[in-house]
Formats: sequence, structure tokens, C-alpha cells
Amino acid sequence: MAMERTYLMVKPDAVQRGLMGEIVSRLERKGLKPVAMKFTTIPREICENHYGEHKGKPFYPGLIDYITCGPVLAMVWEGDNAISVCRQMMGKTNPQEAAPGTIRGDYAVDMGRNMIHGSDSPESAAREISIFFSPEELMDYGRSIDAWVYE
Ligand code: IDP
Ligand code: MG
Repeated sequence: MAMERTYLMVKPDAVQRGLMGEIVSRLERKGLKPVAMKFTTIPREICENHYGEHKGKPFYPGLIDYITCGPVLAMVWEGDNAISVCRQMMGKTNPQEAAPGTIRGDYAVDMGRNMIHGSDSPESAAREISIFFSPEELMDYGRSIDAWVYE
């Protein structure tokens, strides 16, 4: 098994639309384990750091405005191959191309209002987790149900 941690973030549009619980619920029902959560409005400089790879792209200013416009739910989730499992649950970046059954496929229609962020590699997961959480905010605990989630 490849136990991984990934940084996920319910974006401001999903918070405003009352869909935080829906997203957390899907992740829980999948069998993933919550490691950290924080309801917070992201300062601009931190958002610019988080999305540094997109600096200079045409959508970048709008992206920073969007993500900093209101509270987000910053989260860390753990599971076997959690990074790719969560990317699959999110669906493609463009919600119009995201498959039904995915979060973006079921709830969004616009690339600039696509509900959720998820790390795309172990390197970006480690980087993003460290931007939003200190080590002591990451909960280390066991769950008896994991014997029924993993063989
Ligand atoms: P991802 O969120 O699926 O990893 P990225 O390519 O990393 O997609 O883009 C980061 C975020 O920037 C997207 O989730 C979306 O909110 C926004 N974004 C990307 N491309 C566009 C675009 O062409 N128009 C508007 N927003 C975009
Ligand atoms: Mg990305």
C-alpha cells in the first residue's frame, strides 16, 4: 500500500453554495481519513505562494481574487494513493469535461468556479500541506474501521 496525504480545499464558491458537507461526506464515505481541517480566509500572499506555478497565466489574477474572496475549508486527507484517488473524485479542471459522479462533474459548470482544489503529486502535496498546516495540526490517530476499508 502507498499511504499518502493530500491537501484538499473546498473553494469559496462551494462554501457559499452550502456544499462543504457534501464534499466532506463524499471523502468520508470513500473511506479516506481526515487528518486536518481549517475554515479560514486565505491571505493574498499565501494564496499567491500556493498557486505560484500559475503566475503569469491569463487566469491567474482572477484565480487569486476567487480563492481569497471568502472562507475556504482547508483540509488534509489520508489514504492509499490518496493523491490520485482524490483527483479522480474531483474530476477534470474544466467542470464541463468532468465526468458525472465527480465533484466538479456533479456540481460545477465553470472553470473559474470549480469547487475544489487537490494536490497533483507527492511533491505538491508536501508543499501545500506545509503552507496551510503546522506539523502539530496534523492528527495522527487510528480508526478501527480501517480494518474494513483496507484488506
Ligand atoms: P486543478 O485545480 O485541476 O489542479 P490547475 O490547472 O492547477 O487545475 O488550475 C488551478 C485552478 O485555476 C483551477 O482549479 C481553476 O480554478 C483555475 N483555472 C485554471 N485554468 C483556468 C481557466 O482557463 N480559466 C479560469 N480559471 C482557471
Ligand atoms: Mg493544480
